[in-house]
Formats: sequence, C-alpha cells, structure tokens
Amino acid sequence: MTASIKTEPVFTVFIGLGSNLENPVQQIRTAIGAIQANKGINLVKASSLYKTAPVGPEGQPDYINAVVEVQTTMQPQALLATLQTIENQHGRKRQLHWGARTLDLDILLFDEQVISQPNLVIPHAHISERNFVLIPLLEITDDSLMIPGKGQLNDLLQQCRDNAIEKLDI
Ligand code: A4P
Ligand code: MG
Repeated sequence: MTASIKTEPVFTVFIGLGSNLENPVQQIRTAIGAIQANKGINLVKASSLYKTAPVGPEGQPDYINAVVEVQTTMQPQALLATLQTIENQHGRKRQLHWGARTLDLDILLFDEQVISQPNLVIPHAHISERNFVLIPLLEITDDSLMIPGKGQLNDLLQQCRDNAIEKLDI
C-alpha cells in the first residue's frame, strides 16, 4: 500500500489596507510586515501606497490605501480573525461607521469564493464602488481579473466614481 500525503489547499487572497490616523504610511508598512510575518500567510505582491480622499463622514484626514496579494492555507473565518488581531495591535477602535481609523484590513477576494455570512462578505461588499481599492488591485493583477458576481476589473474601474487618488513615490 502506498502512503498518501494529505496536503492542505492553498488559497490566493487579496487584502485591502487603509489608514488615516497616527502616521498612516507607517501603519500600512507595519501592517504589511505583520501579514508577512504570520506563519500561515505568504506575501506574494504588494501595491504601491496611494493617498486617497476620504469616502464617508466629512472632515476626516486623507487615507493611505494599498492592496496585497497573499497565499494562505487558512479558511476565510480564520484569516478574518487573524486580520482583526493585526488591526487591534495597531490600536484600531471600532467607532464611527466609515469613520477615521488607524488600520482597516478588508478581505477583498478569496480565490473565486462567494461568501455571505453575518460577519464576512466576499467579495468585499463595496469593492466595485471604490477606486482606492480597484486601482491598487489593478497594479498587482491585470484588468481581466474577474470579481465573482460583480464583473471584470476593467469594467468595474470604468464605472467607478472618480475619487481623488495619488500614487505615492516612496
Ligand atoms: N466584514 C464583512 N466582510 C468583510 C470582509 N470581506 N473583510 C465585517 C473584512 N471584514 C469584513 O468592519 C465591520 C465588520 O465587517 C467586521 O467586524 C467584519 O466582521 P469594520 O472595519 O470594523 O467597520 P467599518 O469601518 O464601520 O465598516 P467597513 O464596511 O469595514 O468599512 P469599509 O468598507 O472598510 O470602509 N475612504 C478612503 N479613501 N479609503 C479607505 O480605506 N475606508 C473606509 C471604511 C471608509 N472610507 C474610506 C476608506
Ligand atoms: Mg473593514
């Protein structure tokens, strides 16, 4: 009899990062470092950092946004819990909906999965409305990427609101 080796599936996942408080550039850099340092996650690609106008309550500072591609053997809920731990380590307090925050980590895409659970919606519910997500995503993928249930990245970008966004040269 031949022994079979059980291998866990590896998922390709895109994570959106956002910060607009307490040195956002540093928050995003250390968050990418924390993602990379996690034993269950391999960082594949990271986009540039982008300075973006806030969407949501007025009077909050500009955001720094980025997107990373990772590979992981974690299941979606385990990955969400891991990302929330990293948010909390960055002093994240959940106050105003869409309000200012030290760090926001959103699971944008999880392979080709479509998930609709009370605490986890994938693809991310607002992915197609936000150029601060779609533009960094395009930088590390290509415009034919299919967003399950929403369409091709290319088309979503064309339909998306033109919110102010500037790629940082750092
Ligand atoms: N949740 C559901 N699906 C997901 C997912 N795919 N990834 C749940 C991560 N979390 C997910 O999130 C609330 C709950 O969403 C979590 O507990 C999780 O179980 P939150 O981050 O605590 O709360 P929130 O910020 O009030 O809501 P939300 O919907 O996460 O906000 P967004 O959509 O992340 O938007 N403007 C600019 N320019 N750049 C930004 O990055 N970000 C926001 C926040 C608003 N305006 C912005 C930006
Ligand atoms: Mg969030």
